[in-house]
Amino acid sequence: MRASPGDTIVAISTAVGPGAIAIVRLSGARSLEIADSVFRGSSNLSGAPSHSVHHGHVFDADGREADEVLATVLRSPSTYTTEDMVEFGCHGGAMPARRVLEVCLDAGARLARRGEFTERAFLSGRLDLVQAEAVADVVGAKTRRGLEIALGQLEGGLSGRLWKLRTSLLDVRAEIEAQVDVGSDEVQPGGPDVVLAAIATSRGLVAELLSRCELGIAVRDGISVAIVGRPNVGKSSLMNALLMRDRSIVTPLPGTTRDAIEEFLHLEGVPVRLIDTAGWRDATDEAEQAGVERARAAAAGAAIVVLVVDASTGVGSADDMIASELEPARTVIVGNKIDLGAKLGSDELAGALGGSWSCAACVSAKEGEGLDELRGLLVTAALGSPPGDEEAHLTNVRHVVALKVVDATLARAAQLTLDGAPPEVVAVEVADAAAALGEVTGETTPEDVLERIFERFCVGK
Ligand SMILES: Nc1nc2c(ncn2[C@@H]2O[C@H](COP(=O)(O)OP(=O)(O)O)[C@@H](O)[C@H]2O)c(=O)[nH]1
Ligand SMILES: [Mg+2]
Repeated sequence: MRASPGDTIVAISTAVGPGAIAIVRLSGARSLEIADSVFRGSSNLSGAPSHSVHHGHVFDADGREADEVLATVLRSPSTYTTEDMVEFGCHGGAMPARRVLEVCLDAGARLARRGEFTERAFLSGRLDLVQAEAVADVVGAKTRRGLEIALGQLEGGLSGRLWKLRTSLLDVRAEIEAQVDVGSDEVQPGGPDVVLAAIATSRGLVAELLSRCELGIAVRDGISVAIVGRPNVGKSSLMNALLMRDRSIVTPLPGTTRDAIEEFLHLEGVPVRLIDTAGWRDATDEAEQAGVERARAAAAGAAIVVLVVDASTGVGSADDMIASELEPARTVIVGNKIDLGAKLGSDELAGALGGSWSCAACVSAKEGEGLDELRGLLVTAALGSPPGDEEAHLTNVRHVVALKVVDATLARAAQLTLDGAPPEVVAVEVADAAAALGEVTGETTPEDVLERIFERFCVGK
């Protein structure tokens, strides 16, 4: 086991660098004893009630002052880790917290590993693994919506649904066991139909969870959007217009953008990596040719591709050629330069390009017209579903993978039941499903996976 619960651990829990305050955090059975051995204030911390704050000074073993602090006493079990904790609020900056940390280490505390405070909260059962992972997502949230989803998970929204699924799997098992127990001279209650119905209920819960994963993952990790099209249609202008600043060089000369240029922005709470690319054409030199190859690679790797065409002139064979390389399901067609008079509306544009394009917008990158509509289209294209209740989204690929295993094993269990397999055989599949679910919540997560999860945290969390 990675954790050594006997130890009292210590770490600086605030970011390093200039700031008003920094916090040094102790957790473990000896927290109060260690804190008292370094702290001098008007009263003894060991005698203080939980959730009380005390002014004083921290001294090292030689009696030299490390810092003036506010000590917060937090008693087990109502603490982050469920253990006794003391937090020293130090002056900010690089040195004060470091000195207090050193003094605590000298007094017998051990330096905490990454994520060890949260790991202790998990090992004590205060948080399940989904909630513990949500802590890292709260800290790492890049947008307001990402934060809301992570907070929902931390507060148990997703865990609640996973527990419901767990209960439902227990029901399946109970139905199967009923089949096993039934002696030959008794009437089988319901028979395989009852088992099939119970499996279907569980699979329904899994499907509901999986249906929300794309949105959740997009909100957490962001999506990449590549802007492609033939030269001079206004790709760089569109990039700048969406960013609302001049990031990409715009000129009337075709072939200006050579390298792919990336920039980060938020679209309705979703972090987006926007990539402006070189215009696709038979390039005039080696550097431009390399740029075109990069543009192709960017389009292949992006979640969403924006194909820009010139709506004032209409589409031609050069546009058709590019369109033929793109997947309609993840492409948004943009007719640009409508300020010059649009030859075609958005539907006509999509029609003119052939293929089954479902998403098209007409804009003027120059005048800013139609950009709001385009932003909306991009979000819908990326998320697939409109943002709804935030608390139960899957945001973690690990969870998605495990739930797909749950679904696959349940599908096998259903097939075996239909095929008339003995209940014992079906039970094995259902046990596998339960084990896969247990890996999500942390009940059966292998040690090395746990280690990797907590290593992603910062020290002091
Ligand atoms: N009138 C008009 N001109 C535009 C618009 N967007 C881009 N342009 C012009 O088209 C030319 C090419 O633009 P640029 O963004 O460099 O195109 P890119 O080669 O596709 O990146 C420049 O002269 C832009 O000023 C637009 O919406 N309206
Ligand atoms: Mg350009």
